[in-house]
Amino acid sequence: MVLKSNKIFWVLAIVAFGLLFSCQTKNEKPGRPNIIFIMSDDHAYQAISAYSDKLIETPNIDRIADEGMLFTNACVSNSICAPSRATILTGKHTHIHGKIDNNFPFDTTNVTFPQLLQDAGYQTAMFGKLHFGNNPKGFDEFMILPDQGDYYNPEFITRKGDTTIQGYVTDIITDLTLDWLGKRKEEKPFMLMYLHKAPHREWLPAERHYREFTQKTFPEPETLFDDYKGRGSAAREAEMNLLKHMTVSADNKIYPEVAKELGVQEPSEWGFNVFKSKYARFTEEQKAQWDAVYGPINDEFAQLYPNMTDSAFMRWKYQRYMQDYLGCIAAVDENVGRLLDYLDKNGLSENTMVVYTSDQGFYLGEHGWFDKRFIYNESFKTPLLVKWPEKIAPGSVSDEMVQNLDFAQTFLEAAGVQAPADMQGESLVPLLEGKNDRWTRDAVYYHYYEYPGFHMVKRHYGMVTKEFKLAHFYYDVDEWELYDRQKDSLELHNVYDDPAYADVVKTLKEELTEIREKYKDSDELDQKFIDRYKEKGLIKEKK
Ligand code: SGN
Ligand code: CA
Repeated sequence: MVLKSNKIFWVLAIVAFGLLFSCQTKNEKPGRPNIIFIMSDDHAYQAISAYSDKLIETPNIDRIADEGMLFTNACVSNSICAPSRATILTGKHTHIHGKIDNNFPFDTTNVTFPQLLQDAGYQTAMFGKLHFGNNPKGFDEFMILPDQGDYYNPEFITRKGDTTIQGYVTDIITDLTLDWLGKRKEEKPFMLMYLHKAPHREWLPAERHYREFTQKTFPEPETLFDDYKGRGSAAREAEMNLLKHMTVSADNKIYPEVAKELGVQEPSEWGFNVFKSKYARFTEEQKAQWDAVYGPINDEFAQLYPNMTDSAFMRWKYQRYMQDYLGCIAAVDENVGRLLDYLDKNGLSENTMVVYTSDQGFYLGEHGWFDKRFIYNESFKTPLLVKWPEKIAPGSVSDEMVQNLDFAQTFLEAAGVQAPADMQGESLVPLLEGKNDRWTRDAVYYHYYEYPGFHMVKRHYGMVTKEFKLAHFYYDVDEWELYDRQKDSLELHNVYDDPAYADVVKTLKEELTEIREKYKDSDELDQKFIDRYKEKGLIKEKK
């Protein structure tokens, strides 16, 4: 009898141990991967050392490519903030989800991938910049910046109301993210959107970085003094030139009283107001730290300015721009390192897909510009680095033409969730797994709308292949541009009217018509979005 109950005890014990062990393994390695989507705002690929180390070292962001895959030809479908974010969430082009620009709110009846993942049992959270005019759907938890947000002592919108947190925004967004990771339920997979405000204009670095970066000098791009010859009127008329349109106050951090005293011609009063409102957010301690570094820069500028030629002023502005822009990136890189370390220390790295990207690219003085919007390379392309140790061979590189349009289907496939049939991207999972033969796309579609508006970049749509870029600028012009991407990597020569390219133009125009049909874009929709501007008074009717 004793022997029998002993036996039963051991059998039960072994079964219980077995069950416990299998649950344990399940917890440590759930079948479905976690997904972390890291996106910064306006982070140019030129400022990531995995792409180029001319400007800055970003060892932590680079780690994602070292341990995973670097995409050298990733691009967006509309190079501006909120439309890009809406495309990422919906897997649709901007003319389909309707968020064509930063002006109109996002239509929340759109289905987004976080909603689908949440329905499929994922824990979901979003921290940082969304920029939608409304709150995100499909998230268990979120803390987002209102509109563009602030670098110093930022406010956050939360489910429980608004709150202000003292400190530097990039550090704070990371603190919130790590805090949530620590509190999440370990038995469920998660999808986390970790969205930096930096390095968006007006580029306010953390004190530890402005001290360092204001001491540095950076190499100038080849096309800093571009005269836009050989391009169309859109390039000539855009208002994003460092010399003419960058403000010496808000952007270059010259105190308004110093600029006024020197008689510097600002594009408008706007720069002064922005500077004043940002400075007013600082605590007394932050003001003192700022003044200790930027005060001497102002003194030096006051000495130099009266004798500066236009080209010297352009050069000075470029250096000031780079010092602050890259200083902001230094904090992003450090904080990405904090997150990656957390994953390593907590045994999460193996089964987590980590994506690093930006909502679009950015001009760092190329063509004399800052900002984005154009189909030209620096704003059309965007950084993309992905690590997922279970699937991606370390140190992989892909030059396929992938787009922000592809994220939703990628994440859904990774999670084993069926993507809705009307999503317009392609899952990147085959590329991540090295199955390149399953990738068929050889051209991408692009359409920019926000005109008239900030920076005055004209409306245009186009098609891009690895070899060519064809764009049609419309609304107040009817101009075509063609660039030979292999012979003219700087995009200085529009060859649309060159007889040598007549056949290419003919073929590409046909293909452009096809791709517009494929993605359900049309002249009627172009007109509908122009009419929307007219109705809202954003376009003044010509008398
Ligand atoms: C702000 C910027 C612009 C920028 C837009 C859109 N000016 O208006 O330079 O193009 O945002 O940027 S700022 O000095 O006030 O920041 S986006 O990333 O949100 O699309
Ligand atoms: Ca942006």
